[in-house]
Amino acid sequence: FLINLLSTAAEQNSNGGYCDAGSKTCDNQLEVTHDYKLIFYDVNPPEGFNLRRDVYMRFAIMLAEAKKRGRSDWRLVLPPWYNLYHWRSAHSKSDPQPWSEFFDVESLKSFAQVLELNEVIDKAAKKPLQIDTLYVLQNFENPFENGVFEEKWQLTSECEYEGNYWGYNNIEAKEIVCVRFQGKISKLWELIYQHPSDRKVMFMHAEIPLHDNYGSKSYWDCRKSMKYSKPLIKTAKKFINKKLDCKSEQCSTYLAIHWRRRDFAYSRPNDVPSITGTVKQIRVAVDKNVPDVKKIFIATDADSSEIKELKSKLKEEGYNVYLYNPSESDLKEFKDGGVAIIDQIICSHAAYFIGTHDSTFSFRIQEEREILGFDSNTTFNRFCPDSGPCEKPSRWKVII
Ligand code: GFB
Repeated sequence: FLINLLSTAAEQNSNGGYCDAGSKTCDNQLEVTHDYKLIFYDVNPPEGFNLRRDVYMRFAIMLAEAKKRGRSDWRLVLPPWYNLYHWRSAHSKSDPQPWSEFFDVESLKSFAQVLELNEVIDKAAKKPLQIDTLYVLQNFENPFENGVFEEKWQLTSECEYEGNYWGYNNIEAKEIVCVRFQGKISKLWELIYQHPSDRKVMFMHAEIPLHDNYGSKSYWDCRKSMKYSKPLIKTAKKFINKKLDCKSEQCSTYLAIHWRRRDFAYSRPNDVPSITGTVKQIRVAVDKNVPDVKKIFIATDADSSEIKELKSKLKEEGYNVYLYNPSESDLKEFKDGGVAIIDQIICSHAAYFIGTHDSTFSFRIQEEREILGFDSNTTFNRFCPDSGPCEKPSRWKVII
């Protein structure tokens, strides 16, 4: 019963299907000598890029930890980036984008055994790839039944299931299993081993299982392996060098903000300041922490009228204001996802950073700054609402 995926692959290639190990486009193909099994996953459609990065880490760590315990027969298939809710430019509404457009995939592979979906199946393959069991995860109605949060799962007869495999029409599931789940991600092995002969399993709503150990050494090892792709780094560095006058890793020339607006501002009005409040908080932060700084870099998803107002108020305060506005060709090449990462890289190198409370976009910048060795006081700062309580950001310090 053990199907060697490569023999299946070679067979399918003759039908215009998978590429095989010997073909030119597949130099990096699956290792011939291994009988490996595949874990696919996907995340709730409205979730953004940086939350999805965190979900990836949970799975990558789950596999890396299993490998340490001698279970090295599983590979994680990276779900392509496809029509994300927050991506608005026409260029981004295109084909599914592989992880290599954003990350250095060789570096990801140095941490966990991962494969791009296009290394497993060609989008044009005629013969479908069959997932043995597709688990559709869902939350328990009451996570604190009897007053305690207990790790558990339970099969259930009903679930919502969209069946959209990133625009691939040639992926299908043999069996769909609906499961209520709460707890750490390693508990998914219990589900996987319910069907010991499965060779391809998939989890929908993979954002539901939690990290085994958030902030642990494995967490940081995984996070460090998530290096950005070289063209994105090069473009960000060029901007930092030319516009923000900095050639080093830790710049002293600018303060950066991540000013999250749009759905975030509507859904969490008690966490974000007004435009005037934003300017006041920047002024206080500069005066107290980096009094020589005159340049402010803004990373934001705000609409143009809000940006215009913020820029003009900051200029009135005597600051020079910078945003990374991609040229048409850069936008075509990097698309919304790449532009957002360039914004994050620029924020990561700033003398001082102020983020948005509870935004995973800001969290990823904070992590990058920890990896770069900045003093944590320059990193874990947030915008407060104009009035009302303002909880301090948690400090997740890098573990070497
Ligand atoms: O990354 P993300 O999960 O962060 O989603 P949050 C926000 C998306 O908005 C990013 C865009 O991936 C970008 O596409 N975006 C936000 C930005 N800020 C910037 C910016 O400064 N520059 C650029 N270029 N793009 C959560 C979402 O977002 O917010 C949830 O994951 C939900 O689905 C919640 O929408 C309200 O953690 O900030």
